[in-house]
Amino acid sequence: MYLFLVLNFHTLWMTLSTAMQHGHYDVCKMQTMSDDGLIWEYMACQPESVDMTQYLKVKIEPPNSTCGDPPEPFCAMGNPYMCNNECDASTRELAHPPELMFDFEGRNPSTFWQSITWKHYPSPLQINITLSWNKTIELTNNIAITFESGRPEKMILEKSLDYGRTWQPYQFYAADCLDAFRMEPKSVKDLSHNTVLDIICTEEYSTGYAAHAKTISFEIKDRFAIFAGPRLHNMASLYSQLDTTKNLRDFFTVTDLRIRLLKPATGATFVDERNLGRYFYAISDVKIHGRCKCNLHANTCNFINTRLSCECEHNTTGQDCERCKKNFQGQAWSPGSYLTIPKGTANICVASIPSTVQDKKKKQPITAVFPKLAHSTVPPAQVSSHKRGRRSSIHTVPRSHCVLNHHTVLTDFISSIYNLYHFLFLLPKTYITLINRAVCIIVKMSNHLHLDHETTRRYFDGNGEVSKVLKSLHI
Ligand SMILES: [Ca+2]
Repeated sequence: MYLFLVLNFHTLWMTLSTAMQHGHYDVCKMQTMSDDGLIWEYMACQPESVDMTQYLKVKIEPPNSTCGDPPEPFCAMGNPYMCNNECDASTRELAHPPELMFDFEGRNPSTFWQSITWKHYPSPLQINITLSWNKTIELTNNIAITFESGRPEKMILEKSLDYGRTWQPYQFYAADCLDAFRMEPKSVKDLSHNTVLDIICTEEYSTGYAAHAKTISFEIKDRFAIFAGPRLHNMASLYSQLDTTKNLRDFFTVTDLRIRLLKPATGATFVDERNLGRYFYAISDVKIHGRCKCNLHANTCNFINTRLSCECEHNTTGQDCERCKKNFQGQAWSPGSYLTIPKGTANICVASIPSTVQDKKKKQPITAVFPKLAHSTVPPAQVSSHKRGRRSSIHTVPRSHCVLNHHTVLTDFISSIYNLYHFLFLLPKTYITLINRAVCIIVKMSNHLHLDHETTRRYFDGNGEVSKVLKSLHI
């Protein structure tokens, strides 16, 4: 018995630690204990940040810009007089297709996409690499492009928010910004609250063959840090800005990215026309971390039939949870709030009021006629309040949550432990919410371990109350 209690406390503590680390965005709604008993509490939620390169489509333009068709020789990067390398698309060992930019990197030698060489010099060697998700995504970490050859002397990173119809520059990269783009060179470190959305040209990433200088970066985290501090310790400040500034939200949101390679590395002030086989682009790795944009109405994003889509909660629907479900248009759709309750709100969609009901509403108090629809009249700011949560408990319980009755059994169990140690009164409300989540996990664990009912009864039944509940469940 004591061992069981110790194990449960350990599980509880581990769960609490995990929940506190992840914050509240990994659950959309949860059951919590209040003076009125178990109720639903709604929260803004978002999918986990993941490696987004596994979900993209890549397009190289012009289409014949990948080397190897027909096979062609190229020179070694560091030594222009070693030109016995060959790119051959028909031979696996010698081919350099685009997918090698996104495979697992870490092996030696690395795998990479490679372009044709600059054999048509002085015509420019310009190649676009377009990365498409067919879904709005929010970038959460720096974009890092690792070049196997020298980094290009001129490059633009562009973004699209409308599936590639229109494009805007994200950042310019050049060995000489004034010469290449007529822009003053800047660094992300020069940006401030007022200029965070400025598009800059940087010279930080455009020269050098050294092993440690292969990467071109687009600094998402440094931009976050302008609001959240150098170690991103004040994320509340960033979230507050994101809540109120649509332009800032949009800045980190894309449907497509385009890498415009405008001039390969030459390593000198002039191009050696006798050795054009030494000029080309080669990229070994592209890192892009982000999450599906679900407007803070989903914590899961599915990839089905090569298409990303949010698994919408809060009675919302659409690929981005961008509208209310058919019968839940009692008030205008809004995205959830990044701010936590009570400053923010999940902005759940509430049930529509049929026109006949609206007519009756004018004549009679709503609660007297249609008590279940009364919540449609509650102002949006109260959506996540406990009372609102209780009224919304008519919604379907999602698969990921505990079955209510089992939850009750275990909550009783946990509560009796609280009382035993006079522990409950020392805990702030936030921790009680987290503990409720821990209870869910214990339920799942006990299900997983297939604890038989006799064992469950023996362990959980402190004062006879649990037996009554189990009996009522026909267990
Ligand atoms: Ca690779």
